[in-house]
Amino acid sequence: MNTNRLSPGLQSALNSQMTKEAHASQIYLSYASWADDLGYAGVANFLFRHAQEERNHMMKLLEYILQRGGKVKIEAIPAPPPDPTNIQNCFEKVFEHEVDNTAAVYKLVKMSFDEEDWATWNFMQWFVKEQTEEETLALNLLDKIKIAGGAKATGDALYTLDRDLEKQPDDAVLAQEKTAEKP
Ligand code: OFO
Repeated sequence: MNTNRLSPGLQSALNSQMTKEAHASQIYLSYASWADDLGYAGVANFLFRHAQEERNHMMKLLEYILQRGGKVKIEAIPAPPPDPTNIQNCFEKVFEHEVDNTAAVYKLVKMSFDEEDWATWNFMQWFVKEQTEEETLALNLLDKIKIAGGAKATGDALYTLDRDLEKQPDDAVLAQEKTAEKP
């Protein structure tokens, strides 16, 4: 009797996404270490927290595959890309990474839709919302560095930005959560 409720294609795609989230966690860990080494403790703290979020995403996928009677395959995690060249470049790389992950999430949504696997389609909606949040968070970072002077930001501006990020929440507020009272 087959108790695996995932098709072979979806099982393999969900496993790949799980590794992709683990890779994302490694990327944030490496950028956080880079930032800390340069003395940007606030940026580092923000990125370290985010590395943990990505690991949680990995676990969420792992648990889902198991719940559906599927087979989890733990694979090698690719090395993170080279260190950023400056804080602006770091935030650009974060944004590009999030957009790339969104594309992978959308592929899974499409696959589950095409297969009429509504359980997986429904499960993936959480990731769609999460990616919108993470892209927003990354765009906010880019806005902040732009205001601080972009690649030419001075020591003072970078210091303030760094202090600011220490307190930055892990999640961005999405448009659908805004109200007239709380714009
Ligand atoms: Fe897992 O959300 Fe970012 O990459």
